[in-house]
Amino acid sequence: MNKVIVYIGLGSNLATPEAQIRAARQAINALNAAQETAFSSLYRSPPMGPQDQPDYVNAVMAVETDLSAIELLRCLQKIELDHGRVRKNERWGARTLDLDILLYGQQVINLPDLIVPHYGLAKRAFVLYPLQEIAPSLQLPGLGDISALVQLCPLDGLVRLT
Ligand code: 5RW
Ligand code: CA
Ligand code: CA
Repeated sequence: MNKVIVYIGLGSNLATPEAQIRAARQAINALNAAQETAFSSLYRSPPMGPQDQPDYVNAVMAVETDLSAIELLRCLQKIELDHGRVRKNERWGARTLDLDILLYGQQVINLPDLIVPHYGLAKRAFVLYPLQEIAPSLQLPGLGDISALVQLCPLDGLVRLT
């Protein structure tokens, strides 16, 4: 067993987003090869990208796994589809569930289907703030430490939900 800690970003802006995030958390925990080690608060924020869509709810979770990054990606993509994700033509449009591998241990991955650290991670409040909540001393490969990134990142309307 080659265990690695992975950070997964969860997002939804359709079909009761809070319920989508909770269901995704359960589905990830139901994977035999993955155990949750931390889960952030839920956060609400206005959409980045096209503005004519509902606000998002986001969270970040840490998982210990012995799946490879690609194996985990395939599992997360199946969960997205199981939870009603539909591919639309509009880029960055609304979605019931979006699961992103943000970090895979300290590895840098550049595969056709998978870029880690995740694209835009260093600039998105809805990823950085929940990530800092569960991993306040985290180092991001090639990007420095989480607290420095958060200090440079405006909230952009991000609100932590109670
Ligand atoms: C596109 C993310 C451009 C950041 C995308 C960009 C979101 C979101 C998307 C999410 C919020 C991908 N996913 N907005 N927009 N939360 N608030 O999870 F700069 S689409
Ligand atoms: Ca499990
Ligand atoms: Ca995604």
